[in-house]
Order: sequence, then C-alpha cells, then structure tokens
Amino acid sequence: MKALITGITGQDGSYLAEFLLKKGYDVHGIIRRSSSFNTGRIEHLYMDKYIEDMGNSPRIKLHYGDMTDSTNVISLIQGIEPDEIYNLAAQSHVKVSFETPEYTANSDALGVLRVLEAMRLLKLDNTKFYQASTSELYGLVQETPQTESTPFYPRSPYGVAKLYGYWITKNYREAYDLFAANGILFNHESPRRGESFVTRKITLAVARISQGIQKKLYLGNLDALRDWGHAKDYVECMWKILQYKKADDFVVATGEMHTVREFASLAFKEVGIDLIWEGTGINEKGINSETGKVLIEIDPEYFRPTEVDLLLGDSSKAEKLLNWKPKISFEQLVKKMVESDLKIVKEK
Ligand code: NDP
Ligand code: GDR
Repeated sequence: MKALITGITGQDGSYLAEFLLKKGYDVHGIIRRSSSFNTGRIEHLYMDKYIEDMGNSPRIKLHYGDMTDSTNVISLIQGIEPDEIYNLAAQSHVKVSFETPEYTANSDALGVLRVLEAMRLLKLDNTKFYQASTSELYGLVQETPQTESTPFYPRSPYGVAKLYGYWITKNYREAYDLFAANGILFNHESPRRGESFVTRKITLAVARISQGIQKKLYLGNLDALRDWGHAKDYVECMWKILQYKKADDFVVATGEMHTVREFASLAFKEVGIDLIWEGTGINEKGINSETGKVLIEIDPEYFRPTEVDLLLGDSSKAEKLLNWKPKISFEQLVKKMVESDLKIVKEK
C-alpha cells in the first residue's frame, strides 16, 4: 500500500507516518521548501536504528510541494498514484488565521479542492481521501456534546476555511462517488505539538520555570474549555476511517473537557509547584503557593477577536463503527508533555 501524507512535517503527519510505516505502507510526504530545517519531527524515520526496527529499507519519500500550487499538487499525485491520501497540510493556527485570512483560505480551503480535483481529473477511482476536519467547525456553541449532526458555526478564518474543506470533501463523495471522508478531530496534543499552541506553550514554560530559566508565562483566555486527546491515538483513527467499508464523517474526541487554567495547574503540579489563582479577568494571576511568586499573567495579545468557548465531542459513532477509543488519558497526556519538555530543557 502506498500513502501520501500532506503536512507530514507537522505533529499529526509525523505520528501518522510512523503508524503507516509500521503497518508496512510506503509513505510519501509533501514538505515545503524552507530556509531552515522543518523536518525535525520526522528525521528519526531515516535513522538506521528505526529502519532496522522496521526490518526493512526506508520506505519514506519526501517531495517538495505546497497546497497553494495546483500544478504541483496534481503532478505529485499523478506521479505517486497513492492508494490513500491523508490531507493534513494546513495553516493550522486559529489566532494566526485572523492575521493571514486569505492565505489560510488558500491552503486550508482551496488546498482541499486541489487534491480532490487531482483525484477526479486523474481518474484515481480507487484512491481513498482523508480530510483533516476539525472541531473548530462547531465554533459558537449550538449543543453539547458535539456530534456528527451538530450544526456548524465557525468563529475564525481558519474555521471558515475548514468548513469549505469539510463540505467540498462531502460534495466530491456525493457528486463523483469518490471515497472521500472527514475526520472531525477535537484538539489533540503531544510532546511534538507546535510550541505556540496553548498546551505546549504551557508545558515548555513549566519546564523552563522549574529549571530557573524563565520567570513568567503569559496566556490569554484561561476559561476556554477544550476536549484534549493525544495525537498518537487520533492518527490511528484517521487510518481506521479510511479502512471503513464506505466513506463517512466521524467525530474523534475523548468526551472530557478541561479549562486552560486546569491544564496549567496540572502541568505545574508535575514539577511540584502548587498554583493558586487570584484576581479576575485580565488581572487574574497564577501564583506559586509556596513562594508567592507570580508565575502566570494574562496578556490580552493572546485573546482572539471571536473565541470558541467550549468544545466537547461525542465520538460514539467512531467507537461503534470503527471500534476506536482513545487510550491516553488527559492526566497522562499532561505528564508526558511535561516530562518531554523537562528532558529537552535539561539537555539544552
Ligand atoms: P501542524 O501545524 O503541526 O502541521 C501542519 C502541517 O501542514 C505542517 O507539515 C506544515 O508544514 C504543513 N503546511 C502548512 N501549510 C502548508 C502549505 N501551504 N502547503 C503544504 N504544507 C503546508 O498541524 P497538526 O499536525 O496539529 O494538524 C494536522 C491537520 O489536522 C491540520 O490540517 C489541522 O488543521 C488539523 N487539525 C488539527 C487538530 C489538532 O488538535 N492538532 C484538530 C483538528 C484538526 P511546515 O512544517 O513546513 O510548517
Ligand atoms: P485551538 O488551539 O485554537 O483550539 O486550535 P490553541 O491551543 O491555540 O488554543 C486553545 C485555547 O486556548 C486559549 N489560549 C491560548 N491559546 C494559545 N495558542 N496561546 C495562548 O497563550 C493562549 N491562552 C489561552 C485559546 O484562546 C483557545 O481557546 C487547535 C489547532 O490545532 C487547530 O488546528 C485545530 O483545528 C483545533 O485545535 C481543534
């Protein structure tokens, strides 16, 4: 089997590449040309030890490309002829999408169309397509928990672009009978999470503060509620979605939600710091209960023009039809992320 992963250098792309290689797939990935290295998350896939463990020669091939370049997308897909395409490439930062709305639409909305059009024009009738849809589609709360039938109300240029991606995937399934499926994934994190997303920003700061090389952490909305899972569990579900007998749409979530404040408290607890919270709104502070030092302050810079207050997913459909359930708990996730960042900080 041959898989093409767009966004292979990202958090999910790296875990998915590992997962598929272990399953015996040949893996092709699209990477962007960058003036500095952007392959840190997948470098180990070339290392001798990893290849030995797989008992084989490297079965991973990287191609330069970009979701905004139609001819590039078409010619890569024509050359590779993949059995499965996982479309993970996206400008994935919600806050950044307010600053680069047009680019976000080009890569996250039209990028999806480019891949689907390539499949249609090249008559790749047996190729399966996975679209990285998101809980950001739900946006302004309509009902909880959120299921495959909950109405969408996106709250950012990112969410709106992903809404197009979701519907164009569904439309190509219905119009051209393509195997095109959506995974509506709720937030998932890991030690490989980008450093500007809130969980990783917190765990990295916790590690640095505990080692005395950072004084404070500045955050935005502490009240936001998220359904946080581990990326490793979620990439397995992406694969299961494409192995299902027909193309369909699935919510992938843990069914548990926590505030940003809770995440931060738990992360500090991992390094033996007990936080107490004082003040309200932009004056709220996270204080070390033993020393009285202020460790967390609010910076309005990190607030979004429109916020998604609450995300809580119901993944019973995936559980029933795909036999999928997350294995890593919220507490284990926080622990793993803090441990990994402590190791990184100490090594540095
Ligand atoms: P990351 O931001 O870690 O990775 C995004 C990937 O897309 C990177 O490989 C990046 O390349 C690549 N990319 C960005 N823009 C382009 C472009 N124009 N052309 C080609 N490649 C591009 O995201 P995640 O791994 O966390 O998420 C994967 C996908 O799942 C994304 O589509 C995201 O929107 C979606 N998603 C994520 C969720 C989450 O909680 N993680 C939840 C729901 C959906 P580079 O390394 O060069 O920047
Ligand atoms: P999100 O993730 O927007 O849910 O999108 P992010 O971690 O950026 O924010 C989660 C919540 O935390 C609040 N927050 C902060 N966020 C960041 N980044 N930085 C801060 O300092 C901060 N302080 C508070 C945010 O306001 C928000 O409410 C992620 C991405 O991976 C998307 O690509 C994906 O589609 C969704 O998850 C599901």
